[in-house]
Amino acid sequence: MPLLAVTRDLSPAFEQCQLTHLARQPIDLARARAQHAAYQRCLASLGCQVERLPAGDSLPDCVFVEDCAIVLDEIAVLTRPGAPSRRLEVPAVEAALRPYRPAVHIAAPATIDGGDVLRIGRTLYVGLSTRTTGLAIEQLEGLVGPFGYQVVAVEVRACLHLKSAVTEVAPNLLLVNPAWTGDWVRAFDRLEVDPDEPFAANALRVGDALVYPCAFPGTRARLEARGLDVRPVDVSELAKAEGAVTCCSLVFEAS
Ligand code: CIR
Repeated sequence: MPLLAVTRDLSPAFEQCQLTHLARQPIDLARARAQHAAYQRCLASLGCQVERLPAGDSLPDCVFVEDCAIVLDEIAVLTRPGAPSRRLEVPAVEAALRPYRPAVHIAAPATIDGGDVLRIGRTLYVGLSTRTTGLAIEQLEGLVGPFGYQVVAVEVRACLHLKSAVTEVAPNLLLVNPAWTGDWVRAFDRLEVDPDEPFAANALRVGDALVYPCAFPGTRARLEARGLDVRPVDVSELAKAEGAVTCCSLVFEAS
């Protein structure tokens, strides 16, 4: 079955992105665009058909499509992002997903960012971050429960999203920053980030490969020592906007 990667071009307003844990620094837009294009090429080299949605001129964070939807095998849950400036990003992502999945929605006043949702098998771990509310988690349970998914709310410490702190890098193997995750991760086989690389827990798994920032050589060495196939990408300009590799695409089987 073909893998589709939905991506969205960088907004000319990218420098006005939301920032929560990072200080604002100048962003080289041309360089950010080149890095994003290389990221898209990396996805294509892994067999994805890459769809590029046009940027929203007044949507600074629109490149981070992951936050707008939770794509499951059966449905796409369109989110209501926690940052009000990001809510207008959702309709274009919804239009891109509609040919592939029935669309359902998280309703106001609940808020949730896709970056807080980590799917492991039939369980969705959802981070209670500054962007995601308990009400949204309850709504999500109601939407996905009928398809046999369990939803588990977990804490998020000192970082933007759950997937800043933990991602799945192979079946049931988690890459974690233990300072930012709760005890629930102990139920899994785990690989810890290099202590000098706190932002290194976000890896994007495509098939058996990992799209992974080249900024974290220490953690990369740990991944490779476990036999994982790491495909480094330079996303340094996107990182200045508090983005990482999972947030720039929605990858799913285009059934
Ligand atoms: C934001 O604060 O919403 C954006 N500047 C960064 C979003 C990154 N998204 C993600 O990690 N899923």
